[in-house]
Amino acid sequence: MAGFKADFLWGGAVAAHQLEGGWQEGGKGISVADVMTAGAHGVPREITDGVLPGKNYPNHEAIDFYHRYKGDIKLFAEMGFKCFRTSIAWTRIFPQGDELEPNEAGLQFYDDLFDECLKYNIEPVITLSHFEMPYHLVTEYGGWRNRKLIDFFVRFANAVFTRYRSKVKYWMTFNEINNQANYHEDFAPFTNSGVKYKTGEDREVIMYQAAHYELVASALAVEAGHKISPDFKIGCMIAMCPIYPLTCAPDDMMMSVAAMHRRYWFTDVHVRGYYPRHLLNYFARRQFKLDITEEDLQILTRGRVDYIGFSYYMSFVTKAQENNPHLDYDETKSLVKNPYVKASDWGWQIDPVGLRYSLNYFYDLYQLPLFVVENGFGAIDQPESDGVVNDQYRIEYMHNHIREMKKAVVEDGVDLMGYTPWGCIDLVSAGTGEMKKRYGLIYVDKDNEGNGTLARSRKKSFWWYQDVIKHNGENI
Ligand code: P53
Repeated sequence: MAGFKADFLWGGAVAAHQLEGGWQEGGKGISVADVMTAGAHGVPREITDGVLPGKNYPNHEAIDFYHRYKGDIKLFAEMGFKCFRTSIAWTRIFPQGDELEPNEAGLQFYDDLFDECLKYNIEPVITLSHFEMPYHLVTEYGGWRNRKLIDFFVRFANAVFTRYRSKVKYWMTFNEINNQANYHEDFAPFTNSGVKYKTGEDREVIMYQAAHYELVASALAVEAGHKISPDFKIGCMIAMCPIYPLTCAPDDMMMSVAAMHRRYWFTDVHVRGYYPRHLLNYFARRQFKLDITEEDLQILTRGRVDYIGFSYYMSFVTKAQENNPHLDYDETKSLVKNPYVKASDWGWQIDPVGLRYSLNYFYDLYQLPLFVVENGFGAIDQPESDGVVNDQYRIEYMHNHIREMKKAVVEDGVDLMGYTPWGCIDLVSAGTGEMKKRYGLIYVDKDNEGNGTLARSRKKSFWWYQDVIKHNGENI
């Protein structure tokens, strides 16, 4: 029985704002991540009006990868990484977002970073926009609610595609573009789209408008990228939390279908190049007036992605509700607990089989290559007396997920490009801004308050993952 491909991309994943720090170095501008304070489980991060004195902004220093990347990449190489997924901080290249010319110091930083990866034959896998757009685009333009953002993004994409043409082959456009399906909370609209809602606004219609402009921008970037280099593989990036029905009652089943429609139509547009019928009907029923032009629709068909990158951490469950004849989905109210699985300390339901299900779901629908670009276990790690973190729970989580992923490849025939566990080195949590929600195979000495030496050390999972890569997953 065949296993993973010989050139399977084993690696790890991070995002610029969650590890680089250096928030004002090399001419970098302020990003949306720079105005978010630290929160905790159940305590949302505060989005402040600019950078305010006396607040704790964990992304400003993060784990100081900006100055320490050489040592960190050396550790990734020691684990045997074939690839390294990170993002380019848009604010290093276009500090305000609306400049005409890129910032050379920012471009140089990523040249150096990619050279360092290539030195070890580590293939960079690059996200263009991972929760870190220029804050100036929020204050001056209202974020992605404004069509002008399309041009700014495409200029940014063109600049980096051209500059790194010979160094980077694998790209993704917008990280977890579908998080904003949860537009009731402030986090996703702000991190995905730089959207801050005013009281009384119809949040939902603004979300659809912003997402539409992003999808057009993504399609234009894909089209431009393919012209710049025919070797480029440009994917989308979807946060995959499949939504199961609580029971086999037909109404529960249909509610899960409707919920999946609301969370995953983004993939349809990225992959097929057009809006699904159910969504157009929904827009009509809700009488949404959206700025979607004929030209936009043409662009969408031209800029279809080459692969589907997705994150997988957990699955969700929904059930039919009373007085909901149209099966409307509200992510803050429509989800219930899964009685069959356990959850992490942050309430994320642990479901390895859901990864196999997700791989089948995507492959059945689209028949495009898939790439698991995030997966991992956020946990509190405690170094033992010898200083080593014995993170058996993380090993178990990853082992179980890789095993299911392997079944999807070997038994179900899914075309899988690679696997990059999230936060391969401890970094700042996106959702909570905490350091203590750790995912790493490498420990970083820093706590929630910002204390610590920032020293790096190998966790038990480091050696375990090194072995998995060495055997191309055959020992799982
Ligand atoms: P944190 C929600 C649901 C699934 C993935 O998340 C999510 C989120 C947002 O919190 O985000 C992705 O750090 C994201 C990363 C993030 C990672 O998952 O909240 O792409 O930036 O760090 C883990 O525990």
